[in-house]
Amino acid sequence: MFKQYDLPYGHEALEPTIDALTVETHHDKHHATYTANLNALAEKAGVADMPIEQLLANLDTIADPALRTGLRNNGGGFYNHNLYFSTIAPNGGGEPTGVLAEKINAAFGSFDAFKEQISALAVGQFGSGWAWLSVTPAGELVLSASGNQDNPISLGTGNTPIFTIDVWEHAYYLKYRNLRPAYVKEFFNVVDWKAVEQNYLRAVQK
Ligand code: MN3
Repeated sequence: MFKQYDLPYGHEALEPTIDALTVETHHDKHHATYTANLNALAEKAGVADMPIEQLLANLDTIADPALRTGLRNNGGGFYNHNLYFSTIAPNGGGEPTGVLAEKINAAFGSFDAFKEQISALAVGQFGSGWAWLSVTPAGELVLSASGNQDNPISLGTGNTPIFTIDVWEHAYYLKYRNLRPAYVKEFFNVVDWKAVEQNYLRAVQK
């Protein structure tokens, strides 16, 4: 049974960066639906007890094409949104500190350069998708973008995502309309860099 991340903040808590109706619809409808669909499909495929990372990394072992596609889309939707909602917070924003700041500076030159590069990936992703900060098996930070509900795990990169920007229109359209660049720029006001650092530390301990 896969469990949706419970928001430890109210729907209105991310205002004005992300409006309450968007958070409510995004978490309580979209994310909840991916989770319910995933649970039904995983039951059918006999993988309900598998950790989601393992499931997404081994989609090619699901023989039935319809089940495989359903698990890829809904398993991705479940995993991606758990990461998304757990790395934003009402008191977010600012810059990373500690080991994450050091790693970002080493990989990208500076926090501003990192922001610029991941923002360009987020804005440039054609159609629905995601931008990612991930950790390689060697412990290096890398950036990528993906379409639909794919992610670095389901794409077989072997990397572990630690931070993401959702650029599906349901993530921003009510407030930012067609202006994805404005949403991506403001999004950094709610990023919980402490949570991202915890994800980094977990990823390198694997
Ligand atoms: Mn979304």
